[in-house]
Amino acid sequence: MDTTRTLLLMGGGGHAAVVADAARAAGWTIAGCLDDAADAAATAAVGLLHLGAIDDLARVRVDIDPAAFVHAAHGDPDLRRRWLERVPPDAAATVVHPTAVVSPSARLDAGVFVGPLAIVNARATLETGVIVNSGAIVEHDGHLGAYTHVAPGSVLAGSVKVGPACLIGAGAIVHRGRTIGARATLGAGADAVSDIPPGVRAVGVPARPLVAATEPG
Ligand code: JB2
Repeated sequence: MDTTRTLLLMGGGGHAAVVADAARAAGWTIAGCLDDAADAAATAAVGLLHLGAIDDLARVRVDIDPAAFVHAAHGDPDLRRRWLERVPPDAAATVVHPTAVVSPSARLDAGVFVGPLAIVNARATLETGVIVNSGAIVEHDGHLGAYTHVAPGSVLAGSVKVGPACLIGAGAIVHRGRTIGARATLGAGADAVSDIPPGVRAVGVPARPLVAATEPG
């Protein structure tokens, strides 16, 4: 195993701290992070050296190690996409915690994160920038569209299809073969027995679309 790989994180908050732990456990050397809002003290609080702003990516990468890998570590899918688009394709790191179980027949694209104790089972496909967070399960033949986040402890049964930029909330369940449309949100603990259309926020058991209160006319 190559234990000399250097990793630079984009983002210096809670998710970056989780990715850093997983990456260290997997043998990466963490150089530090880039973060626009956080200062050195803020990122030091999560154990990360603040190396500059997001715009400093190219310069910092050359300074620390021109061969350094980069991981966009933020919970927001749009920010994660914008950040990852700045990373040279061959430098985008996929980080898998060593306690995760990932099937040899699963496909993980660039910039994916798989957290501690997560399971990604046979023939699952995870597109770029996906997060399968702590203890989540993606069963066989599941498909996760780019930048989707499967939050801790959620379970996607076999052959579930999830569109891009979705959030499957903590502890949610999606039944076998169901489809979650692009940019949909499934609330924490929700039980998706039916398909969830694109853009819809669904909550509860069984999961139903959340209808926003109408403004009084
Ligand atoms: O343009 C920006 C930006 N630039 C840098 N917008 C936002 N919202 N944040 C930006 N940042 C930096 O990302 C902030 O300065 C901060 O240091 C970091 C976000 O940290 P935070 O802990 O708030 O969120 P996170 O994305 O690391 O973690 C979220 O997503 C995870 C998946 C949380 O909801 C976690 O609970 C969750 N596990």
